Amino acid sequence: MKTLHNPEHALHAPTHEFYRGRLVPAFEIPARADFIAQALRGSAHAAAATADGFEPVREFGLAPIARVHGSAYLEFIQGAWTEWQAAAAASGVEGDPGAAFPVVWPVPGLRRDRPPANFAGRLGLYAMDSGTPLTAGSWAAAYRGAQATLSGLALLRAGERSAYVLTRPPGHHAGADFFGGYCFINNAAVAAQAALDGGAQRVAVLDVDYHHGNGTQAIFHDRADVYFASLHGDPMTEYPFYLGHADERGEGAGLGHNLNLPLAAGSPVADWFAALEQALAALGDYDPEVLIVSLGVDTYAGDPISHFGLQRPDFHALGARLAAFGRPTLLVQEGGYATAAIGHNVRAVLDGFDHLPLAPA
Ligand code: Q9C
Ligand code: ZN
Repeated sequence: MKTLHNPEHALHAPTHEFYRGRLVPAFEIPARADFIAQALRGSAHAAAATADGFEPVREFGLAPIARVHGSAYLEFIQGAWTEWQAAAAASGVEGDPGAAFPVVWPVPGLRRDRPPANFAGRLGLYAMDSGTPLTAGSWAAAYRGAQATLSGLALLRAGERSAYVLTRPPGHHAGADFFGGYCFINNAAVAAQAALDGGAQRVAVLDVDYHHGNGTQAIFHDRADVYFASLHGDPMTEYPFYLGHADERGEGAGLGHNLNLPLAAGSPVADWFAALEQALAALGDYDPEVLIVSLGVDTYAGDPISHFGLQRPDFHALGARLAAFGRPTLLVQEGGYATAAIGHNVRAVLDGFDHLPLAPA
């Protein structure tokens, strides 16, 4: 499979995040991508013609990102680190401050229509949670990740049957106007919109990350040109909590073009594959020209923040099943936090897709 790599992912390098009342070592870290790159190096998926073993990342600019995200949000994210530094300096903090975390949110009953001049006020307006450190290089890393994703889509348009985009920060929790869940730019949504803008009539997004892809669902909820299907931990107990229920079927023109298959934390792997069949059956009926897969591997049994039980052979089976769906397929990296295993798990998906045997770990 053709593979691409976000060359600037490590510019987003959070050290800590809030978790259960404490600052703990960040889960979404550069080493995740480094382990995946290491597992792909020397595999059948490495590009022969480039020094780093990945297909070239091209430049598509801001316009395709702005097709999905609001201009006020994009302006905020691009300038946020500079503003945060200035705000910290103004209050007497010396040197570089730590990552920016929101502390206040406009819940219903408070106004969203008057973005405050105060940085903390605007940080809460454009943030979904306090678990997503915004750092000096967050925008640069997310921007280049979107370019890598668009470069992967361009390979499909040129006739490739599949491409995998190794990128971080991930994307599927980011909505049109907010970041969260470690995500800033919704890569899968940017790719889906770009596919439509390139002439496709129907695009399917299949989200197999452990967490519901609330951002992607929300972006396309009232539209029929993107069908979003997701299998994930039941939001009754799992992040992102406030979206991802089975009764969310789309609205308006989008009614019937959204499918959520929540599974209880701890569900058997067989139930997960049954849900995958259900999702692919619905997407098959929709008959998309392109399949975009939000490929989180935090469904792995050893994941530190998730509760499904997939093992490496299951990822191989997932890849084979995605290939059997038979559409041009763009796989975009989302979550997966068992850092030492993540490379082997991703490689298993790609090997399965390409009818290669499961490699030894
Ligand atoms: N600190 C993705 O997998 N926080 N995002 C959970 C652990 C939110 C996961 C608590 C998890 C977001 C792309
Ligand atoms: Zn996840």
